[in-house]
Amino acid sequence: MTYLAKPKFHHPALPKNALGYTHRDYEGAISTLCAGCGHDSISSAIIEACFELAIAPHRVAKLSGIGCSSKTPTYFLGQSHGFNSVHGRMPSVLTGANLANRELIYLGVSGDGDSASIGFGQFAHAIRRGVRMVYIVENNGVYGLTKGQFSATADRGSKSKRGSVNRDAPIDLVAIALQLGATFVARSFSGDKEQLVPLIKAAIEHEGAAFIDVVSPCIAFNNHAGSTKSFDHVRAHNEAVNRLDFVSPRAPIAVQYAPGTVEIVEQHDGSRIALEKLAADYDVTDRLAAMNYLQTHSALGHIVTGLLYVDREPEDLHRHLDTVEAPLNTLSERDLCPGSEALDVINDGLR
Ligand SMILES: Cc1ncc(C[n+]2csc(CCOP(=O)(O)OP(=O)(O)O)c2C)c(N)n1
Ligand code: SF4
Ligand SMILES: [Mg+2]
Repeated sequence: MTYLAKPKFHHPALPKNALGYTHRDYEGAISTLCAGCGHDSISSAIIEACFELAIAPHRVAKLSGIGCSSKTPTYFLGQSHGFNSVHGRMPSVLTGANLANRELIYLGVSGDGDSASIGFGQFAHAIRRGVRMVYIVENNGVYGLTKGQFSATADRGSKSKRGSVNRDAPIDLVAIALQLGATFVARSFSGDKEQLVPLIKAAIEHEGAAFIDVVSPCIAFNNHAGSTKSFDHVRAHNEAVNRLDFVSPRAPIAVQYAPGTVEIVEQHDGSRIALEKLAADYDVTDRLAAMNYLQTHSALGHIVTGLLYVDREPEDLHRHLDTVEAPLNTLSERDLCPGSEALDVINDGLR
């Protein structure tokens, strides 16, 4: 593996965000993925989203498992906290970190193998518990890192590079996330930065479990005719139900969409998502309708993208557990051990 240090030089004319940072402050090491890999486009969308939201890099914790996708946190947000865990184990590590310190923004980056095969149980439990996070699956339908075996998200009937046909039923992580109670669910395509960047921004501001499945072609092992995760196939079958702009709290809404097609979805923190409805009958706040729409359109071979579901009043794991606001490492001995009198009160309450 090669590693090239990026020059520290910042051109003085580079645009700066509200914190005075340039895009360079949100980058990481040079990618060692195959040139043209969809995953690199997702990294650049994450960089763009964090730049536009003017997030201080030290406020982000990026966590991943194992795979080409899970390597990508090295290639963005080089000044953020990072933890590259074990294959399929990112969700439990992220859950623990989130419980210990809710003040950080948690970004979980995973692959379809990492989340739909070995880590399927971990994925399910982090979602159903409502861990506040942005959970991104970079979905290429194969185990890219181990040379292109079908993953559990590969469509039945799709062909491998060597011509073998996948006979197993696919797992649709979006359908599962909806069923398990995720409060923000989206699907996008690594080749559609205009859709992906505002989705990531809205997911970061969402105060619950946000899941984004990003179809991200593997150019080395799954970009041929017969694959349903190739660039050509996704471009031909992509059916966006909406396009969106993310509007931070207090900023005026100025979107370019045709009158009458815009729906404003206000999130709990006051941020707003301006949605251009492309499918007139699609309601992003109706979970059951979203599940039905997805299944119907997937049976027709469509890849439905956009913001698919959002709960305007999400709850997260901290609310369910009634935890303390402060990060655990800032609690004093007195907070943790309030003395025998406090214990007596608790014991009396249990009698
Ligand atoms: C416990 C364990 N089992 C198996 C492996 C081998 N392994 C490494 S990456 C990988 C699959 C990666 O696929 P995916 O998560 O889809 O990432 P991609 O490379 O496609 O981005 C496997 C099976 C491993 N590293 N650890
Ligand atoms: S093997 Fe596939 S997933 Fe891995 S870096 Fe290359 S193109 Fe990307
Ligand atoms: Mg994969």
